[in-house]
Amino acid sequence: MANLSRRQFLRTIGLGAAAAASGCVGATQPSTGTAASGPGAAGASRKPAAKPNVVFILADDLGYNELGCYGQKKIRTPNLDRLAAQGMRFTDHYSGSPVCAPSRCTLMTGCHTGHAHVRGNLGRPRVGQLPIPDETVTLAELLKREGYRTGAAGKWGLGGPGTTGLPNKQGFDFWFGYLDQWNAHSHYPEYMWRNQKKIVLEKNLGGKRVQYSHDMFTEEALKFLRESAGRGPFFLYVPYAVPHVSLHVPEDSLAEYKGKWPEKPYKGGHYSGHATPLAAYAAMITRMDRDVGRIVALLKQLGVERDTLVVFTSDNGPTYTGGVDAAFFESAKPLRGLKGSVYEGGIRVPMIARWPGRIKPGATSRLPCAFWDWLPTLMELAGAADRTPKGIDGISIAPTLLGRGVQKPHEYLYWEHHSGRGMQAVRMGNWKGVRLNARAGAAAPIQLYNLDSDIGERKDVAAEQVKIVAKIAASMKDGRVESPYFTFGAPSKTRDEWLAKAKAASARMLKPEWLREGVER
Ligand SMILES: [Ca+2]
Repeated sequence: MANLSRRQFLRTIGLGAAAAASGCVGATQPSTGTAASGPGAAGASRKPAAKPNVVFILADDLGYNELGCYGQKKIRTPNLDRLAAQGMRFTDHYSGSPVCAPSRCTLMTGCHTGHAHVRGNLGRPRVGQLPIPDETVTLAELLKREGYRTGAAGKWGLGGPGTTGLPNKQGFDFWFGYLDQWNAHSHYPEYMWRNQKKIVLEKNLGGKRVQYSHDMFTEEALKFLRESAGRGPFFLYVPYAVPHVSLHVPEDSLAEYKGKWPEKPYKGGHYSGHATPLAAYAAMITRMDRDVGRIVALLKQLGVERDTLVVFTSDNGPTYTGGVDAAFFESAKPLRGLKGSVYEGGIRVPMIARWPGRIKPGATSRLPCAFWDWLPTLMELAGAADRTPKGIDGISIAPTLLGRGVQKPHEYLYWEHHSGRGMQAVRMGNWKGVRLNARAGAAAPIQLYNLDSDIGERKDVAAEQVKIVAKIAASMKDGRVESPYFTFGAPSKTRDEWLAKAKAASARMLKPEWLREGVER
């Protein structure tokens, strides 16, 4: 091909993984080795391995305590509770970030937010969020190289139309959904994307609520499974956009909760209002649970249940906005903080992994692990541990899942968040360090909590544990490299330039005629 990209070229000559080892900004580059050791050359001599199918379902803004199997009392989640009973439930699993886009970036790249390209929800309506670059090697690309069919339906957030970040350019054979996170603020959007084609949802135009995006994602996911089962290994990524606001849910799900609780209508603002916000929120979660049940049932029906790892988790903690009452549902109990916070409530999330015959049913793991562990984990399960890019932050949790081998622990887990005055957090063993004014640099104080005795992060013991605080301070310094876009120091010129272009493009795209541009009829 004449238009062979640099990355495709490098792959062809077997240097793809080496050249691109980084998703992680500034991560160590591994030695390039010889062409014969590269992924291109390895295929011919590789022994066929049993590669599990992977269905990775991601909820959006679902809190730590919002599933029955994690303690929720008001919202019904029978299918996810059953999934946990049939698999392993993790008590100490963390999302990549307290907000959407960077969390997804860590999942796709195996790099935490101290090394990730995307460290915030930087973006503009319809333009989408800051795209991951061509050089980034994603989980989907890696699994595709291992012979997986790759598909995704849901909310992306890692690059808008025409950019290097598109799912189809980052390893997904098939994509359906929202590219831009703003578009996902309505579950009855005017348009979505099927691969790189804009799909106008005619029945939703003019503010009508007919085509519920969540239902469409489920249908696309089920279709992908029907088309893929029995045709070699597949990776299906389902980043649902619920229960993220707006509070939108079809009447058949709302009915279950209507009249159940005293309601105070939510008037709406940026997000849509709702007459019965409590019922709506619960119904969104229960509908999602129903659809996880449909996906799992189809795996059985297709005869691939025992060949398929199903993972369910959430991209960050529960929200504080849009009419959601996290206090009423005790959405993050017993944790402190909500979405947007690096306290546990913003980042510790439910995670269930189920693989009949391989993962022990009804098991619970307290292993501290995080989104960036999935890339090396799934590579190891695919029999491709030796082809996992070097220099990433993730550690495979396959030994924990399979109850086999030695689980390497993290020295620490790291998060940074660029809202307000900047935040950093480190979990080191059972210690949790939180710095709330990261822009002030090393002088900014670090709060320290003992999660063992104080999971709610109430008692700051920094003054009593000076050595631990010093170690955490060192991790906050050494565990990151400065990003061109997300800085704790001087404002980033690169970011400002990108944003200026994005704003101009967004203004063009928000004109009514854009909706019809490039739509095939
Ligand atoms: Ca989210």
